[in-house]
Amino acid sequence: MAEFSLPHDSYFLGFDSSTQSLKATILDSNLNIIASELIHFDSDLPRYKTKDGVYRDSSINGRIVSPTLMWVEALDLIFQKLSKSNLDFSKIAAVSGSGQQHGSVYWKIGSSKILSSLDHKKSLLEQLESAFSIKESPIWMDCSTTVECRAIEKACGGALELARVTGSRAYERFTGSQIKKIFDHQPEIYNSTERISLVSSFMASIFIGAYAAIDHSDGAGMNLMDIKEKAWSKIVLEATAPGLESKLGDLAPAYAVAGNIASYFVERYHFNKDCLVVQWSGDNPNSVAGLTLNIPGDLAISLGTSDTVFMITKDPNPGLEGHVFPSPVDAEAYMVMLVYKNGSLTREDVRNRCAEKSWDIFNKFLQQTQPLNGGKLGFYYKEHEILPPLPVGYHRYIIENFSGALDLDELKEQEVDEFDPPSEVRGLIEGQFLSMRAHAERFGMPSPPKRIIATGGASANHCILSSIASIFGCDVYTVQRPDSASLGAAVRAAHGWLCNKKGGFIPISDMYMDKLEKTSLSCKLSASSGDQELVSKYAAIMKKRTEIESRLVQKFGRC
Ligand code: ADP
Ligand code: XUL
Repeated sequence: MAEFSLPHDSYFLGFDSSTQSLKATILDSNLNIIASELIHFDSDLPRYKTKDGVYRDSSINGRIVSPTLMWVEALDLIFQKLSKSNLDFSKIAAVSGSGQQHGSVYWKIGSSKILSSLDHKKSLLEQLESAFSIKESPIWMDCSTTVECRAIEKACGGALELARVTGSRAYERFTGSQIKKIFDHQPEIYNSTERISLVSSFMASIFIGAYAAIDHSDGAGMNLMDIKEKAWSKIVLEATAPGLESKLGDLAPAYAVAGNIASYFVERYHFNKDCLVVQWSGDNPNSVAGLTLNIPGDLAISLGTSDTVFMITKDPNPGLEGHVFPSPVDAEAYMVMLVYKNGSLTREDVRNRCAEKSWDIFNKFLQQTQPLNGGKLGFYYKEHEILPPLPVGYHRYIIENFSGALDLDELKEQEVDEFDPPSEVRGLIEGQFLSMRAHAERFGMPSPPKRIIATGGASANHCILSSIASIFGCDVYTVQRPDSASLGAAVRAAHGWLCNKKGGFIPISDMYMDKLEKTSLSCKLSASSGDQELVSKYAAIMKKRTEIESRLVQKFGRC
């Protein structure tokens, strides 16, 4: 297989504008990480008063937003930090990035002019202060659009038909229902908007000094794009808001060049004027690139603010659960994914209540307690959950007369108010990953997977990874650094640079075959020394847990 080489002595810069932070990773032409930087929204930009990077609106049920200008100022700050670290910006051949999926940005009429005439003597914040028709961007954690979701599904022939076309049934956090809500409730704001960007294309727009297209992978997280045609679906656009197509602009493949870097960055930070900006994409699609996920049977688990589980397939079958997005690095492939809103923030909540706010104590409790938790099962929803669709609430059960045997069918469970702290910690971790395994199997993901590749902030925690290995019954690998989204963005910057040089798509595997795998897959955790009996016991308790989950869904319904 041909291997294409990247220009010697050049760098590739990748960002990740995520829920809690903005991260940057810089790779050299051998795809080795040479620098990284991070701006943590809550602590580095306290004037926005966010908690976990977001505002939870107590007056409107389920409304969760982030201040758009905080993301702009984070870009100013990260460049200050990168400048101080003496990074030679002139060596950067291409830049790309990743954005939290689904979040949207509303550019006011006239803002394209502001974008195209940015003055390098001023900060981005100063110049973009009045560029947005909505100051608070709806983000992926929002679940205030149930009414709009049902209306869109109805107008498009039902949830399954919408999933068949767009890759997902209507979800509250997806951008289409968010846009519909704005049009239905604030038509004047909708009408004063000239462009709607995703977080990813919004950041790319700043880098090229013009509105950037939305890429096919992140575009599929809007419930507006036909995933087979890779074009806006007329029927869904009509069901969402009038005149929407011109506000969304074009779609483009993730490996395409969005444009050359804007003169603002050339003059202010001394980028080379030929530096390319490759389309930005969503954080989960970028992780596909960062994790070198291309082997059938491999499953990726991302443990960031959200928990996600995803894999690559050539033959997706979109249904009522989960999502299908075009792969950002393979024009023929798709990624399929399940998403959980109760990821790291819920783990932090249990850590803070039960383990003195310390991951060390949290881990000590995990090590002290036995797998299967003596039959104690927990369901922990600090936020409205996506999968299963359950409202905020914690539910705890003890299986009576539990002996750890495989046959649980006859055994009854009893609901209790609390567990002792160590059991609460194990109940949470086992609960999260038993749920993930059950949904992944139901969704048709491999069981057991050949291997799991873990990423995201919590993948730094080996005690959590070792529970995942036992529950899924396979080896768990991690990447060199837990931020595969910004790493993947830097890899995609290099891939986009090569595709541009060759004048068309080339498989990303031609670029990284032996290079990135080595950079990337650095640690392997075995499934509890091959303890197959434990894996089977987990399968039995998972069945019991799924039964209880179904009853909870019947009783409490969706959020
Ligand atoms: P995002 O990209 O969604 O903003 P990250 O992938 O950066 O999030 O992950 C941040 C989360 O990582 C934090 O909320 C924190 O709870 C979690 N985290 C960091 N270190 C650990 C650890 N040692 N054990 C468990 N979780 C951790
Ligand atoms: C994916 C999703 C989350 C966000 C988090 O559908 O909602 O994983 O991308 O950044």
